Amino acid sequence: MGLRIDVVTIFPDYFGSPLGVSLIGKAAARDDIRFGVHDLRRWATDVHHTVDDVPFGGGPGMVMKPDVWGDALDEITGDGSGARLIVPTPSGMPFSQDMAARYAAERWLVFACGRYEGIDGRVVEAMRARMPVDEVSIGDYVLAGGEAAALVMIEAVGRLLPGVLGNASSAGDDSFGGDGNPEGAMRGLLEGPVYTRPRAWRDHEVPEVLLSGNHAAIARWRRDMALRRTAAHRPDLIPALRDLDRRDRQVLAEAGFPVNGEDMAH
Ligand code: JD8
Repeated sequence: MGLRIDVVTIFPDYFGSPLGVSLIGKAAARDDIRFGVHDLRRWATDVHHTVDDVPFGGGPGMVMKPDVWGDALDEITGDGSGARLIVPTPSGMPFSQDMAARYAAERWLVFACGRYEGIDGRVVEAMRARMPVDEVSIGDYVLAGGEAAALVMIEAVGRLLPGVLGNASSAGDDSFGGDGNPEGAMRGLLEGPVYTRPRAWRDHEVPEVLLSGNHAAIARWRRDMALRRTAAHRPDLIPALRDLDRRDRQVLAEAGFPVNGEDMAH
């Protein structure tokens, strides 16, 4: 029985095609993932289907009403058994590959997508009495609502489910780990550049080593490129690197990151 994913939102059409195409769409068609998309306004009882109101304590914008959210989540999650509620918010825990892997092992995920200034804080408190609730952020920038964040998390989780990736590529070699395999060669490193035919394009050649058939040299080149790209784009990841061999340290030193000896391979 595949992973169940419910999404609650005032913009159900936001999820129409994204959940119907590509790997996630195929997984849904095979029932590897079972989606439910719910329009929050269904639980707004007034004639205008109002889901927001003015913020207590004043301030800009509007806040989403607890009673509407409470009724919606109560009906969708029942006694909550087996469900994990995920509330996207810019003030949440940072989403990560490890978190994606943990969510891929769950049976039932429910995403509460807020809008306006956010959802009344009592909803999370109330739901925590019945199920685990995670407030999660996908990054340090401000979106207008939780829908895009839910889609990002659904894709990151969906591709880790058995049979979803097929032989396209194995999640085992994901950059940011999260595959539970501490030995992943590229663990903690960004991926280097990739190339395909034609060999020459607009006077740009494919790096010769990739055409050599020398797998050891190719693996070494790819690791060098991953180290350089990580040093350039994510210097914050460098201190966490472990088991660096002499060549790794030389490449990092050239990239401005002289790492000392005790990181030598044992
Ligand atoms: C949920 C409402 C908009 C946020 C006033 C702009 C996640 N990484 C992320 N950035 N932004 C969000 C996010 C934004 C949301 C909601 C997630 C619900 N908004 C609000 C507070 C400031 N407006 C997010 N995950």
